[in-house]
Amino acid sequence: MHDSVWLHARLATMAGPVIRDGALAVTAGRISWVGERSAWKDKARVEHDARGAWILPGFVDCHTHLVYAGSRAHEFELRLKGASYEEIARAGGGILSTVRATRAASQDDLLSLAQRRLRAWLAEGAAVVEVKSGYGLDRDTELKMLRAARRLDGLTVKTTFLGAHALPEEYKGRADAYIDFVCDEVLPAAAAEKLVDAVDAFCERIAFSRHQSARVFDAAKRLGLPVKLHADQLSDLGGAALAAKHGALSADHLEYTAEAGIEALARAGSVAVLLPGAFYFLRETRLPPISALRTHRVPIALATDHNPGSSPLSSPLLAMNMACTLFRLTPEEALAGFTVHAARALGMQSSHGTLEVGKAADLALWEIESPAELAYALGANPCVGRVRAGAVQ
Ligand code: DI6
Ligand code: FE
Repeated sequence: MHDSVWLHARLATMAGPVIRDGALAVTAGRISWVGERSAWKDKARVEHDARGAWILPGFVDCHTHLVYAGSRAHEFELRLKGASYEEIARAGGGILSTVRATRAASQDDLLSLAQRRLRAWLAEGAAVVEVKSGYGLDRDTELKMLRAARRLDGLTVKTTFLGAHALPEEYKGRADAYIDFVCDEVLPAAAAEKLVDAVDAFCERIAFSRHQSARVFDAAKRLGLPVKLHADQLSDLGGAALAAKHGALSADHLEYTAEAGIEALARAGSVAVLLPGAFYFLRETRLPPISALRTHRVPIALATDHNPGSSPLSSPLLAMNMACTLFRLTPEEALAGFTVHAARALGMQSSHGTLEVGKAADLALWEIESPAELAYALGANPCVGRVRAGAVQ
């Protein structure tokens, strides 16, 4: 006897061909049966009629900076007058302006701001959101951000420590000393409080070098934590190869990654996370190496990269459309990017990302004719239901 079953559902399992008249059963919060309705012979205590709706795994947004205070709308205005993102960052705006606002906010303020932002993800059927620190850049504020992220309600949250996001003003000219501080004090404190699921760094000429990023990875390794990297977004610093060398879960951005870096990711089994929101918002022109990623069979995930500076984007659906329109991904690749491959980018491939027996019953129901509609439309939200651990939300 199963707890509940959805009948007359169209299923995009993301693990095989679609099922046009399917059944999906749930027991104790997990998927306990999935297949053709004609083959469903079991019983369930509760029967739902999906009335032809499509059921997909709940989306996994594997790269966000959802917890922060303040707004950067004025920088948007400056950029419209001709300033570049890098110029604003070098002049003490950019990430550092969000750091000032985030340091001044209480943990409760950060939580309520992020919880309110999160409504958009819940409305689009999200099941998992990754949230990074990195707007504190001091011990207490990094911990405050991670504690706020852990308290977010409504879906599964994975937290990533991004202490190496930018150099705080008080360490100006002393980047290596800041990296010491991150590795020796902040990360161990966050890990001791069990606030860290993975460790990230921003490897970029306006942020940290390969060598500094590698030191953060070594510190993560000492604590038994997996790593990921903001790599090759604005220039090719060899970030993808560095991530691969450290067996990273993912390398993210990758606009400037050369083919050797892609080969390294393939060999390491790392996921490539593409972030079309930042590409769009910064009006970048250098496309990520999609055909090399396909040739070398690197799994491609997508994410919103939600953050106040380079990607104020709160819609996985719009990110999928942008990935198709700007990067020429297929709608099928875009869907895989927010489900099966995104789960892998967080090391959650055994619990999320597909509709398979044993996985979490975190589902989204969609009133659409075909899954491609999710990547095709702009600004529509055909999500008609969300199920979390088997419970209708
Ligand atoms: N890459 C980005 O695009 C964001 N952080 C990062 O490492 C930018 C964050 C910001 O501008 O606030
Ligand atoms: Fe980011």
